[in-house]
Amino acid sequence: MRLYENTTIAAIATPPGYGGIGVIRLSGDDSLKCLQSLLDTKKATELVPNQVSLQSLIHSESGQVIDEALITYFRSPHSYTGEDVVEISCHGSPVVLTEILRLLASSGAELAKPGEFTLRAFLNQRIDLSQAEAVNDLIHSQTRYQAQLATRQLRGEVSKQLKPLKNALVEMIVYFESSLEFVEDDLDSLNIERFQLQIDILCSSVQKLISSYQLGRLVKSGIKLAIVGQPNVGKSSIFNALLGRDRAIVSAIPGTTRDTLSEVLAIKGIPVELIDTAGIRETQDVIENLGVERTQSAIADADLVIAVIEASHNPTTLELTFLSLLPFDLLVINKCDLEMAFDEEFINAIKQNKPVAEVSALTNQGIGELQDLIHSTLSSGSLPIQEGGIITNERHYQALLSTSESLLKAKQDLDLGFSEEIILVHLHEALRCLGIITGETLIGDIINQIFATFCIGK
Ligand SMILES: Nc1nc2c(ncn2[C@@H]2O[C@H](COP(=O)(O)OP(=O)(O)O)[C@@H](O)[C@H]2O)c(=O)[nH]1
Ligand SMILES: [Mg+2]
Repeated sequence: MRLYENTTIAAIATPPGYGGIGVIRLSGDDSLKCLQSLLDTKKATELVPNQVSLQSLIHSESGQVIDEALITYFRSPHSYTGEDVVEISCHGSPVVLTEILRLLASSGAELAKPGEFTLRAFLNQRIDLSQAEAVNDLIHSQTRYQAQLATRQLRGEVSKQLKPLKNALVEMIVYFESSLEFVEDDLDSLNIERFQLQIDILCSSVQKLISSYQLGRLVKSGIKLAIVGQPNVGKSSIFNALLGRDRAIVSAIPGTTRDTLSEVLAIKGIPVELIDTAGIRETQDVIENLGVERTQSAIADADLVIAVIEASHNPTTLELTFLSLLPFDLLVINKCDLEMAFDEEFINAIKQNKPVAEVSALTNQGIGELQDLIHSTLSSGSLPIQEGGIITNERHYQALLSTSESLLKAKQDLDLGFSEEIILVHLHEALRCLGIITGETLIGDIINQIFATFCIGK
């Protein structure tokens, strides 16, 4: 199946709206020819590759100057897509940009589909599939951490980590294939042991990457965190303290927060949608009651629930019942600047074996520790990102699971004394699964699906 025709494509590469600069990108054999239709006296073929030149863009129909633009020409194969590429940086006016695009289209360029430039880069082997996906991740990253991970993947980190695994697999496959061809005897026990060991080493490397997805998934997609508790325990104050600014209204009047309020922040690189809720209590107030209902659905929706109690007053029976019914993940004892009104035994009884943080939202005491606790509860002790490769992509994760499965089967069948042919089936399958990640083994439909999530012009 052909994934693209040999056409020249064009698109506005900058976001819609007004801006200082707007960029139009062309890629394909006829890029210079299409550009020529906008130039007056300058010959497009005389443009020096990788150099910027200032040119007037002329309306081919009216002969009027549309804009002054900086033109950069990248000659194939030394370009983003591997084809001839022209980038036109003009003023960021939607009118100017659409007019230029229209004129380019009328001189033969086709309008690019989402992600088509990067798709071409992949098909022309400028980048592998995991790098192409990283381009999209980088563009859509919301936290610095996400951007950092995407940049590392874009620089080929995932591919680099898979390379020794693939080499080891290929080495084994070559051995088994050649033993099929040339050796009459079965595998001797010494060799079986050697291969079992090699497969074990491979399995543990694959497993390491698989486990990194627990944190990688969170960093990629973020989580919802709801702060819940009785009125006046300091939920809104904790919300503000975590956020680092006064977003929610804080007051001594119970029932102040009527509606759920949410803000996005990054806690150690994980994007967290923080939700402040109305305190849960029986009330006659219709609006407050609606707030309480919303709190209940926020709890149901949240990936992590923080229950807040206050240190300064004795818990009522109602509060105890409330806590025993609440499905929380972390207990926060707030107002620790005041005197503690209950003892450890009481806390042990209510904390349901969940981690506890003692904070004062008023003085900020313990807020850093609370962030650490949120992070460690979420990542269940996964390694920090700096300490090794991390998988953030569900597709890569699934492919690694299948790789691991095939490796285990190979090992099992080796143990059971099966023939080389059978072992080879599993080893080939493991190699094929690893190839899915970098795109060496993948069918066209899936590739199209991946690039359809890109923006136009990338
Ligand atoms: N002393 C002290 N007062 C606090 C602390 N956190 C909140 N408060 C006070 O407790 C009252 C209720 O706070 P608020 O955040 O509105 O509670 P919410 O109803 O649970 O959202 C306000 O008067 C806050 O100033 C704290 O850590 N120490
Ligand atoms: Mg509140």
